[in-house]
Amino acid sequence: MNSEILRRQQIELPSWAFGNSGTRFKVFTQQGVPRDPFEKIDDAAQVHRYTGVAPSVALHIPWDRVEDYGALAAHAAEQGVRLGTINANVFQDDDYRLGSVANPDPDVRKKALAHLFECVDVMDATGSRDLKLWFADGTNYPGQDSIRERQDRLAEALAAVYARLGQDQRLILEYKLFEPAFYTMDVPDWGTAFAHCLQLGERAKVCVDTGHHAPGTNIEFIVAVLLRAGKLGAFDFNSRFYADDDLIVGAADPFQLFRILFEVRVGGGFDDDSEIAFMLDQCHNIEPKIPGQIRSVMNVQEATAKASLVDSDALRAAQAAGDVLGAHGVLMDAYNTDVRPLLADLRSEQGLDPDPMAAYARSGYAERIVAERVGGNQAGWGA
Ligand code: RM4
Ligand code: MN
Repeated sequence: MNSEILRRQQIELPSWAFGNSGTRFKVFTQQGVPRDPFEKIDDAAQVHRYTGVAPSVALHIPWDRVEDYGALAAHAAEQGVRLGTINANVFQDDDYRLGSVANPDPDVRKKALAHLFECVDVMDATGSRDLKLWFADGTNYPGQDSIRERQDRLAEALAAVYARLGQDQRLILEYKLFEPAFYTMDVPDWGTAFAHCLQLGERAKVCVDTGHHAPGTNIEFIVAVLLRAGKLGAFDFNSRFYADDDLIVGAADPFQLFRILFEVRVGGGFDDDSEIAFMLDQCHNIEPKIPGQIRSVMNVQEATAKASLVDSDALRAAQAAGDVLGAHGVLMDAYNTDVRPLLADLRSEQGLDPDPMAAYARSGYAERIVAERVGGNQAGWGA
């Protein structure tokens, strides 16, 4: 067991997981939800406080737009966390009906690009390393627009953003099979994202959002291939049963999460010098948000612990001998190990409560924010 991996592990939380969210049918509000990015940071800091492995918070611009990003970064530091990836948002404006950077109208493209530049300015102010780009761009109907020309427009915008980045900053391109566009998405899959990143250069990498694939897709294969090519930049972890469900990671298929994290281990993604951003991208529509994030972090930790338990020597020997069932058995032995006591010990060793969920529940924080956060506008989609 390589407990170094677990000691080093860092999982980034999405600010939007703490705001109100829902489906396209209803956004349910919850009491005590943050009213601004500062309060989102406060909530994220609680997750770090009880898990010890979630020291950074990703922002979504404009949802987390503030006057003074230095002040937000200072507030995060006071709470024991830091600001992480900046996620651009070019999908919530009427102008983007036919797309943002791939829109047929050059004025709309210009507007979208200006927003992406603004995000780089935010990165400069927050000290963030990564700009994560997800585009809702695409078409709904065959013939609606030129697939080929949309790729050209996209490539042009990506190149402009890439050129604007500092030497220590990265462009992380995320793909998604469908939604909101239903016929073609402009970046539907890892191959398209990979091709654009290859063309851009060294500091352009792919983000694998685990909810963005067709049912049955072998995500660990994609992870292995991207790692081999040095192009895996980040994960957006979540679970899906059907589409982009954004449920708690490891809830739908803990075995898949294990398989993915095992490939990360094999590909060196847990090494000291690894630059992979392990992020959550989730929405807690019906469950309480802070415990939802704590549970998610614990699920990633458990799958990581199991992945690091795999006896690589035994596995390699079995593989070399063509021992199919032996090799499979080595993997399953690790997966079927109950790693919860081990993680509880590790937490105790680090001065944390062995049971983060119970410790948070006992803390009274949930009751306090309900009592204190009265009035104002709760954060949520579009807020
Ligand atoms: C998208 C994508 C992005 C996330 C937004 C909220 O589907 O997953 O990563 O920032 O949703
Ligand atoms: Mn995502």
